[in-house]
Amino acid sequence: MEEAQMQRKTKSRKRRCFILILVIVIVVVCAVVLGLILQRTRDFKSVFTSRCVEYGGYDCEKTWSTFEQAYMGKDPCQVPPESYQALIEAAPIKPACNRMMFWSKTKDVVHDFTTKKECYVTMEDTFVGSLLDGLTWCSKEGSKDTFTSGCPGWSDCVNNTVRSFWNQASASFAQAACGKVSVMLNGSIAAPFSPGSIFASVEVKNFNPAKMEKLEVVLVTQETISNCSSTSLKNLQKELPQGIAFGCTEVPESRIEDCASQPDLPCGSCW
Ligand code: N1C
Repeated sequence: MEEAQMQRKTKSRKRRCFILILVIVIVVVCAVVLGLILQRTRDFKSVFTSRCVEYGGYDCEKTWSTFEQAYMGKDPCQVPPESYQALIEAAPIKPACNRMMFWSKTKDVVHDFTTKKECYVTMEDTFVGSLLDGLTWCSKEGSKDTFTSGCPGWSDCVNNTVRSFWNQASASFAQAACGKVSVMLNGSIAAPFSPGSIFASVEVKNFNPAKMEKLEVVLVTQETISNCSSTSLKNLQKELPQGIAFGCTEVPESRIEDCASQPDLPCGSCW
């Protein structure tokens, strides 16, 4: 009798012990997950803020809160480009006539060139472009967090958090384009002017012939799959708003790299 009672007592003690351990494990796991999420939001915010401080001239707390309002708590597939309008309006693009550089499928060559030679201005050199270049961010419906992974991409939905930002920012960069404007396109692919790209679907449509004289294509080649007379380039010429002239030069990538690393050569002589 006593033995049976003892056994029951030990059993129930074991069960209580097990439940306690289980509760502790659940609490620890929850805390770690919550901590990681908060850490991620903080990491993203700190990258954003330090880029903002480095650029200078803007209230970085205010800029963060304007930015955050565009996507925070929203389904990451339902953030239309207009959501970023307040951010873009808070830092209007300063036009740099004859020095604006657009690109498509040539990001690395372009930025290698523009960081070594400071004669062209790309979207990433503007305030908002510099804050978000290379970053991924999104939130979730009802959430107060910023996630930096698992965010939907272009193939998942059109109005995704990141794409919508670049759409809106690029439209305003293109509206500011003036004088002779350059674009680096990729001659090593079949469609350097690709209909789904931001350059084709947003920027070209926002060029303003009242301010913009000419579009000069620098067709960067490694292996020449496309040249200046290819259909893709002809399509670009056709789609340019009336009144904007068109020019195209094929330039080997090695020439651009060489030129970029020779400090004495003026930019104009690179192609
Ligand atoms: O779709 P793309 O190129 O044609 O977009 C490039 C075009 C440039 O002229 C820029 O002014 O649009 C602007 N732009 C950026 O500045 C930019 N920085 C980083 C567009 N996209 C930008 N990104 C990211 O690269 C963004 O995530 C977007 O989806 C890609 C576009 O690259 P792409 O297809 O080579």
